[in-house]
Amino acid sequence: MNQTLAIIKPDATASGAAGKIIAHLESAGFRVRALRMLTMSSAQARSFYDVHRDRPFFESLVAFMTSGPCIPIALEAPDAVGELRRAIGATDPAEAAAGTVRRLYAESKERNAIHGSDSDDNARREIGFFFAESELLR
Ligand code: IDP
Ligand code: MG
Repeated sequence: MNQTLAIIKPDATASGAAGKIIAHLESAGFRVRALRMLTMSSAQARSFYDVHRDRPFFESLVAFMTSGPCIPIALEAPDAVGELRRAIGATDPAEAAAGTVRRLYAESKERNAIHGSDSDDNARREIGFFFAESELLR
């Protein structure tokens, strides 16, 4: 078993897709280990996406991620990182495989419904960004 971080992004909470996305992930075999809902501050969004700070879309991404509530979720499954990336699909929903969360619920390459950690190291960092160790259910 290992863990990864999903974030249901503000486009999906605004459109009312959050419950359907959580159900999708549970049906795909993930167990929810921690979950909260918050509107990220600009400082939080900048820090979370620091790796992208020099990309042309960074300011727009920060504005989007702070535009409304998001739902970080710590998920557990065998090969959680790889399985979540497969379940969410390509960054651009137009390129995401049929049946993936982004193909089903995303609006655009930026407003793409969900985040998924891209490595075990980043999963640990990103889970720790939103949750204290004591908040992760065993
Ligand atoms: P990922 O979420 O599939 O791992 P990343 O390349 O890590 O994709 O980018 C982080 C987030 O930045 C994406 O999920 C998306 O919201 C946004 N993003 C990435 N590339 C673009 C782009 O070319 N235009 C606008 N937004 C983008
Ligand atoms: Mg990424």
